[in-house]
Amino acid sequence: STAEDIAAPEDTQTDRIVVGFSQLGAESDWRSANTESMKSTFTKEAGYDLIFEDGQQKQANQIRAIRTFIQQEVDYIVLAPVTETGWDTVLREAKDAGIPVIIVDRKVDVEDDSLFTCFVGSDFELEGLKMSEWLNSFSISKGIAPEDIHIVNIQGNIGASAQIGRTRGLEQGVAKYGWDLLDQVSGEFTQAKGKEVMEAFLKKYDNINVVYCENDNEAFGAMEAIRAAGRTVGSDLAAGDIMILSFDGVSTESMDCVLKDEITCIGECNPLHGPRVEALIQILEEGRTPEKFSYVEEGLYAHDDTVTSVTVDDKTYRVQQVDSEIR
Ligand code: GYE
Repeated sequence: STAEDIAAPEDTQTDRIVVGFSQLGAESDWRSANTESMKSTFTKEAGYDLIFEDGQQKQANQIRAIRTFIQQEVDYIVLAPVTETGWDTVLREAKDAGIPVIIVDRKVDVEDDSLFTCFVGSDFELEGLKMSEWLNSFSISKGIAPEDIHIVNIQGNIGASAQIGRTRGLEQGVAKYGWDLLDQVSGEFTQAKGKEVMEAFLKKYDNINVVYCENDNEAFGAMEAIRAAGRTVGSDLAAGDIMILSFDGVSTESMDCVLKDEITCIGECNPLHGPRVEALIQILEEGRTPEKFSYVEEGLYAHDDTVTSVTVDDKTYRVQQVDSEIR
């Protein structure tokens, strides 16, 4: 769309705060929940005019949206960036225009951190490290040797923080514990692509027993592929199951999968950033300086209570068993 297509907020006479939000896309359940959280937070009743732009997974669209927000002289720009790199120029333009930029969910990798005001989101590498510690504790409890863990990794969109961090967390587990990492291919955070990638993996390797998916939608796709190949999903590796691990845990559907051991463990990733971004804006409205980086506290959801906590860098995180109570 061009600048003309995007309507200026109708009632500029009010003292509502104008927020331009460049969302990266609509690829997953997590993303839908995140968009909903932003829309339900930045309402007229709460004193905001939200201009929402969906980048449809294209950085060029997001850059165009930010430039339009600058022309519209919004009060704040909120950016959920599709990938980490390539933002220096447009963020410089926003800075020169004096518009604060809040980065949400995924990070930007810029030469000068003063190009954005602050960030709020998850620590994706920590999520991956927690999952690696879970897998290690799980395999010890089941008496499975590290060299008998044969993993395929369905990655997220390459270059997105959530992919970079979760992949690193797995790779560190592989380096530390000596698992057999067979392959890594992007499933683009979608169910369709996750299925396609898993189909290819199953044709190529006959000894896969763990699938490390970088979000739940990929896990749903992987599950379809495993079943279509006549295999079973679950945590009984000795019986020939392929065990699915993933991240997010935002939908009833994904929690149901954990309950049924269709996904054995999910690293929690909280999408409800609307109120967090609003809190940052309120701090800025008061003329104060928020923390540059804020991270959300997260745990893990597991099918059973074999592992009840994991420790990363001396910090312990809760592994919550999914049963009827937390659903
Ligand atoms: O895990 C995935 C989504 O950036 C945390 O993006 C987000 C990730 C989330 O597509 O489902």
